[in-house]
Amino acid sequence: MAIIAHLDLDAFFASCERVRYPDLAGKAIVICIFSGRGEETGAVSTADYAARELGIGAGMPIRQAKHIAESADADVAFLPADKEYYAMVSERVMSIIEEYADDIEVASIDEAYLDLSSSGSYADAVQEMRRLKQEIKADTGVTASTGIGPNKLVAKMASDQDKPDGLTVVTPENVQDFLANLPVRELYGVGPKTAQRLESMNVTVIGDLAETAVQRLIEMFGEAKGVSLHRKANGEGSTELEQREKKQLSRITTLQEDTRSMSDIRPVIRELARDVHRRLRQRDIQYSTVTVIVISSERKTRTRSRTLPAATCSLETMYSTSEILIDEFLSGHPEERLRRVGVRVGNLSNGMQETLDAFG
Ligand code: TTP
Ligand code: MG
Repeated sequence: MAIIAHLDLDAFFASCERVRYPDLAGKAIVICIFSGRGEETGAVSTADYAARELGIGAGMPIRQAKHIAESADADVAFLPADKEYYAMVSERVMSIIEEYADDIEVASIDEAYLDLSSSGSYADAVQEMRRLKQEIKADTGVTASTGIGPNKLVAKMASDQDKPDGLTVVTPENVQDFLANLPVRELYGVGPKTAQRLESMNVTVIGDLAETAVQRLIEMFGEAKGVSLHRKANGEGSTELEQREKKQLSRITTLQEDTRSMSDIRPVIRELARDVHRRLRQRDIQYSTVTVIVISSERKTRTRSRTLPAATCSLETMYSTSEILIDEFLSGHPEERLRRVGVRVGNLSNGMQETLDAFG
């Protein structure tokens, strides 16, 4: 049974600026792509939720957005887009997401699909996504809206239902109900023109579309599009993710309190290692580098690594190497207490199966 999640960051560019400039608290934020020399020419890239309430949105001319803000006497910051900075935040978010799923597909700068099939149940997938959302927030300061469903189409539409910071679950038995009352224009891939034509056929919600004979849709829209509309309206979608090969696997967590006591840190490190190890086993992968990530009370992030003499899939080796590395770090930094710790393995290679085959 496939379980797919979709994650989309909320008002992404604006959220990045809010993290960088805490002084913007209390102001609405509009990100602008200036096209000319003037302060006024260009279009809105995104608006935060406060600015959206005023009626400002992506694609609107900057001049019009400023006019709206002035008329409403609202405190709105208009900032130029800084795509390099947003790309950096995006990379950080995607690397956290990678830690949670066997496969991910980065669909755009602020959205990704996750294959959570191996979590085994919707209940477990929900727990995973809750933890992921929290970790993204704690680590980068931005919030994400997420959806879980049996395929990419349903997951994506689910993640749109409760923004910002939402989590919407659509189990296979609820797909039909979930789609039935949504307007046809909310069906992913249906543009305003198609929506208008459907509405003129009295097909206003997706439930109507699902009940429309496929032959009729083919007559209206041609073979390919007619069939595709029919499938989508019935909640059918792909579960294939365009994968990126993983170069490393890691898990990081916050300690209950800042500490430098190995007896506090050891059980946490072991739990992280067990989780990393479980994911290695699932994919039959071996590792030959172990890295510990330590973030001190002052929020400084540092890593220490050790490369092993040979690739292994041993959990014991992961435990002992991580503990030695943490120990070394603490000895070298007698003043520091740790706030967060992580375990990462790298230099991944195909595992036991291949080795056994070679002997067979
Ligand atoms: P979106 O995810 O579409 O929008 P968003 O993240 O700002 O808001 P939401 O909470 O509804 O997801 O796009 C991601 C980023 O891409 C967005 O922050 C800015 C950029 N973008 C543009 O520059 N122009 C556009 O027309 C759109 C739609 C997005
Ligand atoms: Mg977004």
